[in-house]
Amino acid sequence: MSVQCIPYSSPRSAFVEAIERDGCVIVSDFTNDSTLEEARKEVQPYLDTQDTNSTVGALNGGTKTCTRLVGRSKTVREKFFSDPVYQDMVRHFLNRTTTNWMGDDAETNTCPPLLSIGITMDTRPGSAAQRLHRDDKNHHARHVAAEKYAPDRDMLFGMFVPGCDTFRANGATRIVPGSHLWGDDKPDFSTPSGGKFGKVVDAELKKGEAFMMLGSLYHGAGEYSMKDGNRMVHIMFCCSGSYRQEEISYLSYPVEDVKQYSDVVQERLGWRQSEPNLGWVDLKSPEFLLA
Ligand SMILES: O=C(O)CCC(=O)C(=O)O
Ligand SMILES: [Fe+2]
Repeated sequence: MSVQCIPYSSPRSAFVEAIERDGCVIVSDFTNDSTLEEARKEVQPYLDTQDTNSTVGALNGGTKTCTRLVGRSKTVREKFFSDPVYQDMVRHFLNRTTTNWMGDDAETNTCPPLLSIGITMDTRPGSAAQRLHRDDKNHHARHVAAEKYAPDRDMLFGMFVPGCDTFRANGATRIVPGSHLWGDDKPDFSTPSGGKFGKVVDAELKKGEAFMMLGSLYHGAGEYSMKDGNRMVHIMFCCSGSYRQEEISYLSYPVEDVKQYSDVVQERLGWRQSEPNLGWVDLKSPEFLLA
């Protein structure tokens, strides 16, 4: 199975069909060199403050990051994250519409998606391959094996916008097309002719393309095997908006007050990261802000 590359101007249905079939799609003509250069300039100061040894979160060492990306890069925010094709896919796969009974009245409402993470990952020499994983593991999403895609199956939808061509030697993301339809048993990436990783393909991208995928797709950064250079990727994921608290505790309870609360209350208000990698600030459990 391979991944389809679809021109930006194609009808939305072409993207939906590709994503439902493969779990992902490459969008060609998504952006251009000058826009990528603007984005690079905006994140570079943040990357420059970092060492490359971090192993927090999903990091394997050899990777610099710019967290809080949607706030820090106007270009990522307005050109990539706000892109109409990306946002239409986000709405298509993550909107939750339900009809509920209020006494005798049927009320139908749609809950729009939310940004879950925006981060630039700048991978450099010394970065090992990530283990193949599903990003929705962070949300403890569960999956029933299926032949065909069904609405509301996913709660996470992401886009990767590389700042350079990506290929095997600079750690192009390894993906397993079709794995979004797998269940939660131990994954089998093998094929009779291709060996243990026969179902895994490199999502090699040209500068200017974008890669979109469902949160249930098995994938992982490849090994950065070159001696120099870097692979910059702007990554953004939205989750279904129903994955949030009813009362926004972070805006309702001032940090100075939360510092006085007991551990259990701090945890219920969301001030402790859960594993794996859910609810952090700058890749660290937010308790450091309460110190
Ligand atoms: O850098 C990449 O290509 C993928 C990164 C990734 O999958 C992750 O950090 O969860
Ligand atoms: Fe991932």
